[in-house]
Amino acid sequence: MLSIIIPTKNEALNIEKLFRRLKRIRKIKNSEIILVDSNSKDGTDIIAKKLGKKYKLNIRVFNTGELDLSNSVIVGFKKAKGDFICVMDADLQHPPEMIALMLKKMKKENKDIIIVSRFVKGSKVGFSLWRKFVSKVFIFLSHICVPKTQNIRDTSTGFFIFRKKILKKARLKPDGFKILLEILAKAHYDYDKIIEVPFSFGEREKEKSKFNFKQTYVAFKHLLKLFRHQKEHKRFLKFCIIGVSGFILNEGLLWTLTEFAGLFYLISSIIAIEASILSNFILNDVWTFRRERKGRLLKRLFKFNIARIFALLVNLGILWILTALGLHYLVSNIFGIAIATIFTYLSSLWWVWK
Ligand SMILES: Nc1nc2c(ncn2[C@@H]2O[C@H](COP(=O)(O)OP(=O)(O)O)[C@@H](O)[C@H]2O)c(=O)[nH]1
Ligand SMILES: [Mg+2]
Repeated sequence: MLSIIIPTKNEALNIEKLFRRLKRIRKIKNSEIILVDSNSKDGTDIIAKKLGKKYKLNIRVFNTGELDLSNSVIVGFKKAKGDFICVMDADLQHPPEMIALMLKKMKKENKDIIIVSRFVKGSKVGFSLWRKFVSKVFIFLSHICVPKTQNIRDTSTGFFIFRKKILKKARLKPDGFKILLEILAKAHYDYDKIIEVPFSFGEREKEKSKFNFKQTYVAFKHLLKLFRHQKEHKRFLKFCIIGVSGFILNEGLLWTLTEFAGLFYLISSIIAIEASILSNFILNDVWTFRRERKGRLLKRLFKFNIARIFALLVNLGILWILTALGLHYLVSNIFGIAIATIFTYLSSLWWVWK
């Protein structure tokens, strides 16, 4: 059975058209609709019940009180009888006709999650530049906070389908709108069994989007919560500690080689830099990214070296630009180091230990 979960808040004007389109999907033999409404003021839940009868849909309507979108959807998960669950919006931005195709694909290709993605080849999005920007920043940050999502182009779409069994033992505690990322972070699925499919993300026909500034704030707070939940803050801390150890080694070697081995200080520096890169690499390999070690060690070392050299250029560039803008060069250097550290961290996460 397929359970289609639709969260609603003040969508009275959209329900009839949505139901008519859902009714037309005949290919799904065994399905139910669960509408989870948060205290709509326009009677969405009452209208949905009435229209459900009119169109003879297998539908249950729940009022989730003051719960937000994602927590209402979780109420839906608990009520769902299906082995497959589809989540979609009520405002017709998500074409219901895709559900049957996705279900078929899911069974045929034995997938765990199918994401209806706004940002893969073939997708068309009809929303404002601002919304696109917010979504892109959110997705970029989700790849840092939940690194296992780094190959997923759209971690924040509201349209997806999955096998209910992946939620077994998952303790979902989302805030706001981004229920998909919460599932991607906490559910037990096979990573190779996720695919993204393109679609045409239509414009809202009636009513207004409820994704406002407050929801944007909540979404980013949710990201931070996941960052901690996934223990990524600890990973970053480890990376920084190793960075400091590399700095101490670099200074120590530069001093020793120049003062005691009699080398020219620039030659000492080249040796010191490479030694600190090597030491940083080994420590990160056995500590920070020990679970991500894959493939040949030398290949990782080579990549890490390249990343470090680029980071050095980033550091120098920022030092140069900020100093030219009038900042004291020592202060500029702090910014240079900070940004170069983030650069190395991200290239480590997304490239060296991918
Ligand atoms: N249950 C519930 N549904 C909500 C809430 N906020 C929005 N929705 C529904 O979630 C879906 C997506 O919301 P929408 O305003 O279209 O957001 P957008 O598509 O991200 O601009 C729509 O079906 C809304 O009615 C809420 O607080 N509770
Ligand atoms: Mg919408």
